[in-house]
Amino acid sequence: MLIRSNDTGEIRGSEITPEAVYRSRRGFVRDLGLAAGAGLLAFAPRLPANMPGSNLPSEDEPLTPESIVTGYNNFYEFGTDKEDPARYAHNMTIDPWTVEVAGQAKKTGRFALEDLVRGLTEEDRVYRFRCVEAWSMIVPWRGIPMRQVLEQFEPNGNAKYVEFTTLLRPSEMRGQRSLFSGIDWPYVEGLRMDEAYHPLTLMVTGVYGKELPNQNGAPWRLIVPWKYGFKSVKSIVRIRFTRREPKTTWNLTAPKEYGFYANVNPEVDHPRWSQATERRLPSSFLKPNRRPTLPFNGYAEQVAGLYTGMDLARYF
Ligand SMILES: Nc1nc2c(c(=O)[nH]1)N[C@H]1C(S)=C(S)[C@@H](COP(=O)(O)O)O[C@H]1N2
Ligand SMILES: [Mo]
Repeated sequence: MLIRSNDTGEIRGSEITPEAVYRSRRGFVRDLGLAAGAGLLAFAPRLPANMPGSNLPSEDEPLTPESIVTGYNNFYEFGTDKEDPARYAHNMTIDPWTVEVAGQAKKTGRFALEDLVRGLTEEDRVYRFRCVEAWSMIVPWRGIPMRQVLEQFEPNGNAKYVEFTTLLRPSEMRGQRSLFSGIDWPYVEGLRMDEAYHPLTLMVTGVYGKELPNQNGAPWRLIVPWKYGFKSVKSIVRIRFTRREPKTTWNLTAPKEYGFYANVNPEVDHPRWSQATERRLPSSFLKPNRRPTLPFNGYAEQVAGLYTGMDLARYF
């Protein structure tokens, strides 16, 4: 399916960016797709510094090449190797795409994705993205602020959390047929409502100026840039508003290693490795491109307030 961006230049939820800047940024990302294709991505892009909390690349943090963003993936539904998603995700049918909305909200039921994005405005955002496996990327996403998506359903006062579920379709997802994944499918994730409503939280529909490739979670996936990558659940078919903290796949699979919050934190190590540094891709043996990991992945100024008074070593 095609999610066309609303080209009126209207910006909702993030009136911080002037229209002209927004328009030129869209042009920039479109051009960037072409430049990357032509192998011209040697420059460090400079984007307006007033983009809503996007923490922009500098000379020090150029965009990660598109070939890595779309070729080195975690999407266990298609296998556990980083190359498996790019190899096998084309088998997933993404049109038509239905989303079930359930739980503590006024408007629930089954919706065609087109109906859920109609009238909403996509935005281009460049975000740091960090996997719990200690590699990281700088990625130009396109998406709709999550808050705009969720508010349509009119969640009620009991909605304290929101749960997201990935497609369950073993006939098209070879990893779901594997007996060795150790995962109880479908993949589920969740956020507190205030996290879901934070302006940095995106329902992503595109990357590098193009529609989202299947291996990155087409037709839409979550991106929460201050959390480890596993929170950013792909190919979402169900949204459920809940009173209680939802179960999440990696916490169920290895509770000592993966918590509900999963905020990027250089001071809380994974039980089997340090989280103090990260390998920025592209990285190689000769050029490891290792750098210190930043609290909340560099977004502390925008999001630390969500966790005031919480012991982040306990709520990891
Ligand atoms: N459904 C689903 N979503 C998922 C995963 C997965 O295996 N299945 N892996 C997560 C992990 S661990 C990471 S790091 C990111 C990777 O996103 P990317 O491949 O677009 O970089 O997707 C997350 N979302
Ligand atoms: Mo990850």
